[in-house]
Amino acid sequence: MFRFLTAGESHGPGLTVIVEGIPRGAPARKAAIDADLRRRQQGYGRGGRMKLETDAVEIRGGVRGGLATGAPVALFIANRDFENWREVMDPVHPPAGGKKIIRHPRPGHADLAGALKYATRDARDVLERASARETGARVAAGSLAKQLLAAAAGIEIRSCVTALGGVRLAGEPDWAAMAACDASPFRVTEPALEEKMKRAVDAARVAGDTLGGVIHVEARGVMPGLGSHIQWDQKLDGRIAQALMSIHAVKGVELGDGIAAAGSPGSRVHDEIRYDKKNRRYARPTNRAGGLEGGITNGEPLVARLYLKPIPTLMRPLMSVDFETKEAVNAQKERSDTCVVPAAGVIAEAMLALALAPALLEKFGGDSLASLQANLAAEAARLREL
Ligand code: EPS
Repeated sequence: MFRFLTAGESHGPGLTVIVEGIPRGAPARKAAIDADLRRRQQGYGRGGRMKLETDAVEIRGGVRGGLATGAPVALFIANRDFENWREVMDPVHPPAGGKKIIRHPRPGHADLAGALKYATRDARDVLERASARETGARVAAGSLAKQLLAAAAGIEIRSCVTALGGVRLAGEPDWAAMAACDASPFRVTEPALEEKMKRAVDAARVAGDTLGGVIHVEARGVMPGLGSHIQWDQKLDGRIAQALMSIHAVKGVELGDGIAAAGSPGSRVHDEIRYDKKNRRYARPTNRAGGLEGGITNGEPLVARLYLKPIPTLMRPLMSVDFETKEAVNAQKERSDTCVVPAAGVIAEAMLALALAPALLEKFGGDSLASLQANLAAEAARLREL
């Protein structure tokens, strides 16, 4: 079974992730993980923390010579900032009294809901784990999933930003341009948008405000038949939506043309079916379904959009309440980002890979990469006869 778990706090010693179920012989290259970690740290609108951290993975188990052994893979990413937080975050020694207590919960953050859940008047423990720092661990795990999907099945995942602070791409992003969008500080496929987005982020920063946006994430090379219609929790559309929705600040997930489809007649929503005799495969002239029908992949590109709210730490804060006095106060403000939308695409790629990898292994099994590849080849031959 393919699964992963993360641990670690934003200002603690670091992030840990264990990924289980990677077939023996699958590539697990440190350079590829580090490249994705670096991609997550880029983007216009980040705060001071990203200048401090230079994320790199330490592989602590389950990999030999760049290949998975079949055992759980253990990864660690150190927090450089921990040295500045040792007094408060040391796992062994009790914190210096009264330091870095969070008494003024931020609207939109997990602060208040988490403090109520854990019956505490200090939201520090809550925000340390709720922080999007944790997505570093997901990106590391996701890189392993991406390496597996590519090596076993030629599946490739790309992402880009299609809207930021109200500045929008007209139409759909181009797949080839998505491969190059890391060169853009906003991860857009259309350079003409950059200046407008920069103005929006700069204005928000000056105003002590934050901005959200929209991410497009897409997987190509996905074979038909992943997921299942037979039970609610096996539907791959639901599993992908949960994986993407779990990313910090994501408030909406759309598969294919989901939102527009609700306002259009069926004749303009569903994708007609054709047969491509040359390649002996069923083909669709349109892909409004986003590659999923009945909770099963249909062989078309898998397309999702993520809608991100502006992050909740505002330098010009909204009103809140002091946990102790119950008086009205400004919400907590601290070093943070103005906009994290460009980084969110890299995280979306990771989470899509982490949703697809288990679905691939459920259908095709394989303790080793070679047996997984053999199963995939046999299925491809069967599909050509259908
Ligand atoms: C975050 C606040 C900022 C971000 C952080 C997420 O951290 P700090 O409070 O230390 O300045 O930089 O994101 C990361 C550390 C990261 O690696 O993405 C928050 O409150 O969620």
